[in-house]
This record gives sequence, structure tokens and C-alpha cells, in this order.
Amino acid sequence: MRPQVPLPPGSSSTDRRLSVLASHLDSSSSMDSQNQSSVALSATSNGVSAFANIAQAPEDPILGVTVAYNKDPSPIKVNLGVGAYRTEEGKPLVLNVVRRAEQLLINDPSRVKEYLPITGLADFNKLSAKLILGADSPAIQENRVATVQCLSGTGSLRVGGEFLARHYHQRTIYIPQPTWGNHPKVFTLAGLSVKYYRYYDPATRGLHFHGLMEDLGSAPSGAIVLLHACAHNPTGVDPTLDQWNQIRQLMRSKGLLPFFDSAYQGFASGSLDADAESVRMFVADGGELFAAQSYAKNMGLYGERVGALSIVCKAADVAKRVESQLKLVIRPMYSNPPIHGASIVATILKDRDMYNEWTIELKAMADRIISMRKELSDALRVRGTPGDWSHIIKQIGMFTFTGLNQEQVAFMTKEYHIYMTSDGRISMAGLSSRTVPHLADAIHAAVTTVV
Ligand code: KET
Repeated sequence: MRPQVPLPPGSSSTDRRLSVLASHLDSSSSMDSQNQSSVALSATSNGVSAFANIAQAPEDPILGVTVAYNKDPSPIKVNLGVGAYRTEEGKPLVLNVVRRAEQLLINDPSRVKEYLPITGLADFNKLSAKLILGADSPAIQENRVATVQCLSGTGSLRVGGEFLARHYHQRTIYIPQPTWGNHPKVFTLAGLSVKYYRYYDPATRGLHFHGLMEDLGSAPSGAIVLLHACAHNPTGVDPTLDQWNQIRQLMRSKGLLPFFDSAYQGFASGSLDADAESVRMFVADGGELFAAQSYAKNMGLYGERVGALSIVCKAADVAKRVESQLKLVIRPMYSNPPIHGASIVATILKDRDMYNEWTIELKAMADRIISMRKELSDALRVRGTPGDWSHIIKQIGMFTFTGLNQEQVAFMTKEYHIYMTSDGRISMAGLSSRTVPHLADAIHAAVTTVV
């Protein structure tokens, strides 16, 4: 075990905790560092890898679906795994407004590739906070919001999680059952301990509202609660506004800290404002909250890795100190965020004309997904597929949580080359009028032959 590194005078209790954590992480391997280097040396001189005994890790449950899809030579294969928008022709889409913004950036000789500040592009941060909290948000007007540009939604969750693990008195985060598969991993590695609250009721294929309220009601005071701002992944089931309000009242009465994950703003209803209502309701009561935003889906900037973390505080001086500490989380993690994606977003958000063009393109994506729901549901009705499939229409956002079990999913992949996550989730954004009949045939065969 590596001895604990002596800390410089003036080190905080957090520094000490991290140092202890680092030495524990070291000690979890079975050899001390001296032994390790001698084994590595002899391994190299023998021509045997120092990592000869490393275990093969499983593929990611979501991104691994694309890996399997890419290996399949079948011409009829369909990828409904990852939540990524495809056109009616099955192609990835770069929005026109994004192309236009990129052209402007390229043509502007004053643009340079210098490092951004640790917190990212200032304009981008301001505009992102406005987008999620609302242009007239009192929290923004009162300077109570600390916003930092992060590596898309995932990076925003990770930075927020690590900030909480360092500075918040409660280290337990409650996440919905089920939730996006990466949530428990992100928060555990950030240093939080993860617990679940009931969210989805398979019997009704709807919200388990009673279970949700009961579980949050018995959470320890101050616990962190992860909430999907809209278009819950994977279930496609959101609380109504009235239910949101009841959740808010319960959480505020118990001092539970809301951490919103907003990965689909605009994708649920087609309206950026309607999809942010849950978050804005929690801001309107003057309380504190975290919001992680992603531009992967709503601007189609998946691979640009552009997102933001906003922490709404009670007072401007608190927000200022919070921001100073966020910098200490970010600097040793990746130093500062990439410039290109954030510049695209800022260019679009600050220009009225481009903003409007974006909302039209976003609505078109949301509408195409909604029309796929109708087509799939009609196709199953025409086939007389056993079961109630009304949830296909009722669910919202990118996904349908079909209710198909793991064996049925495996059957559809093997016999019909349809790729989806094993929990029965299909990305409606990956479907087209051309592929709906094939999917309907596959679902029909799965439910009639695999019981
Ligand atoms: N939150 C949720 C709820 C979410 O579904 C995703 C991505 C993210 C955050 C992270 O997105 P980012 O690209 O970091 O901004 N979900 C899709 C892709 C993935 O799994 O990475 C998905 O569920 O298919």
C-alpha cells in the first residue's frame, strides 16, 4: 500500500479525504508499488504482458448494441438501440441551423483555438442557463446561478456528482427505478452512494406515483434526488404537472435536493419551454437545485460533447463560491472543455433568427417521432398482435418501453436483425415508415412465439 502523501499546510479536510481515498484505491490491488514494478519489469523481459490476466469487460448495455449492429452483415438490420435521431431515410441528421452556425464560425477570422476558461465559454453558459430556467428567471436576474460548460450531459452529471460528494452533507442520491443505465455508474464513481426510488409500474405501464411519493417520503432528510426533467429514459413516462407539484412540495418539505437531468429538452413535446416546466417549477419556489443539460439530442451535437451544469443557489455570493469550487473539480479532470460545440450553441442561441430556425427543426424531429408512435401502433393493430399496445402512443420522448422481455428481445435480434436494449426499450427516433412493418412483424412474432 502506498503511504499517504503528506499534504501541504493549509490543506482542507476534502484534500485529506481525497488523499485517504487515493491510498485506499492503491491498496485495493494486491501488491505494493515496489512489487508491482518488479513484476512489470520481469513480465516485460519475458515478453509477457503485465496485463496478461486482465479480464475482458462486457460491452456497454446501450452503446454495445451499436457495436453488435455494426458487425451484422444483414441488409435488413435496424438499430433501435442508442437514442440517436435518424431521418426517414435512416441517416444521422446534422441540423441546417448547425451547418449555418458552423459556416459563420469558419468564416470568422477572429475565431481562435485558445484554451477556454475552466468553466467554459461564458456566453454559452449564460444562454444555457436561460434556456433551461427561462429568460425571465428570477434566479438568473439575481445572479444566483453558477453555470459551467461540461462534456455533454454525462460530464455535467459527473461534475455535479463530484461537487456534491466533496461539499454536500448528504452523500446519498436517489435515482428512479428504472433509469438511464449510466446514472448509477456515474454517481458511484463521483463518490456518491446510490439508492433507488420506485418510478415505473409494469402493471399499468405508467408512473408508480404512490411508490415514488412513499420512497421519497422515507428518504433521509437532505438526500439528493435525480429527476429526469422530461421524456424519462427508458420508460417514456413523465409525471403530470400536478404530480410534479406534489413531488416538489414533498421534496422541499423534507429538504431533499433536486438534481435534474435534462437530456431531451424540446424532444418530448416539441416545445423547449413546456419541456422545462418541471425544472422551472422548482426554481420558482426559491429553493436550490442542480440541472445537467445536454445538447446531444436537441441540437444533434452528440459527438461534439456539449452540455452545461447549472447550480441554482439561494444567494449570489454562494453561487460565486460554488463556481470557484466547481473549477477545482474540473481542472484536474479535463482542465477545460472543448470550444467548437459550445461556439455552435452560443451562435444559435444568441441570434433570434437562428434560434427560431432551431425550434422549427427541433419540432420536426419531435413530430417525426410522434408519427412513428402512431404508425407502429397502427401496424400492430392491423396484425392483431395480442396485448394492449396503447402505451406506444402514450409514452413520450425518444423511447418506447415496450414491455418485451429479454428473451423476446434476443429473438427479435436473432430472427429479425432488430437491435435494441435488452430491457425492451426501442429508440423511436431510429424508426422510419420503411422499417415500421418489419418491426411490427418482429414484435408480433416475438409475443406469439416466445412466451
Ligand atoms: N441523461 C440521459 C437521461 C440520457 O438518456 C443520456 C443519453 C444522457 C444523460 C447523456 O447524454 P450525453 O450524450 O452525455 O449528453 N442517452 C443515450 C445515449 C447514451 O446512452 O449515451 C441513450 O440512452 O441511448
